[in-house]
Formats: sequence, structure tokens, C-alpha cells
Amino acid sequence: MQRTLILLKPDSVQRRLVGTLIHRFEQKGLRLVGMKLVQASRELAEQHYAVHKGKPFYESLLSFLTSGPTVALVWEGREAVAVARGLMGATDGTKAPPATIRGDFALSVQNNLVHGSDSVENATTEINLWFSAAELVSWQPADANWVG
Ligand code: DAT
Ligand code: MG
Repeated sequence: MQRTLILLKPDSVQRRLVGTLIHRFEQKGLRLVGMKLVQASRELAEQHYAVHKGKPFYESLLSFLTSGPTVALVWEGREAVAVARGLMGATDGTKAPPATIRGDFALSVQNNLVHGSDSVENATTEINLWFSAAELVSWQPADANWVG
């Protein structure tokens, strides 16, 4: 079982896509173990996107992530990191295939609705950045034997 951090970034909230996007992850069979609405501070955004520091789009990216509320989610399941990345599609909305979140709802590179951890190691770091241990709930879905 893996856990991954998903952010429904401020454009998801502004565009009233929160319910639709949560449904994508639920439908796949991932189980929700953490969820909250966060107004990201500059400090949190800097930590979250530390890997992109120095890139030309870095300042714009921080402004975007701090521009309004973000829904932070932790999803659990078999191969959850790669599965969630697959549901999201490529970074650039114009290159993401249909039936992915970005393929269906995004044209932009920056305003691409979702963040998803890109490795198991980064998932652990990012989950710890956005959530305290007490905010995560372990539970056993009633249909676990059917969904896997
Ligand atoms: P992803 O979100 O698919 O993991 P990433 O980690 O490479 O993509 O980049 C983080 C975010 O930064 C991405 O969601 C959108 C923005 N971004 C990436 N490359 C960009 C670029 N060339 N111009 C503008 N924004 C960019
Ligand atoms: Mg990334």
C-alpha cells in the first residue's frame, strides 16, 4: 500500500471542480485518508516547490499556489503514487490525453488544477509537509476485497 499527496490547487477551487476531481480518485478505488482546505502561506509554497527554486516560472508558481484556497488530500492504495499521476495526465494540459484530469479540464501549463507526488519518497515528505499525523485516518474499506 502506498500513500500520495494530491493538491487540488486554487484554480480547482475557483472553477468549482473540487467535487468532480475528488470523484476521479474515489472512482478509481483509492481510499481517502486525509482532506482539508488550506490557504497556503508563502513559506509552505516555497517548501512544497523547493525543487523548482531558480526556474523561470518559480515566482509565478508560488503566486499561483498562494492565490486562494487549496484542497489537500492524501489517497492510499496499491501503487497509489503512479496511479494518481496517471489520473492527472501530463503537466501541460495541451499534452494530457482525454480522460485524464488535465486532459479533460486544462489547457494551461501552470494552471493545471492538480499536484500529485512523483515518487514514494517525495510522497512521504509532502504528506508530512501538509498534514500532521493526527490529521490522517487509517481505515479499512468495506469493499477492499473487491477493489484491491
Ligand atoms: P507536475 O505538476 O506535473 O509534477 P512539475 O513538478 O514539473 O509538474 O512542475 C510543477 C508545476 O510547475 C506544474 O504543475 C506547473 C508548473 N510548471 C512546470 N513547468 C512549467 C513551465 N515550463 N512553465 C510554467 N509553469 C510550469
Ligand atoms: Mg511535480
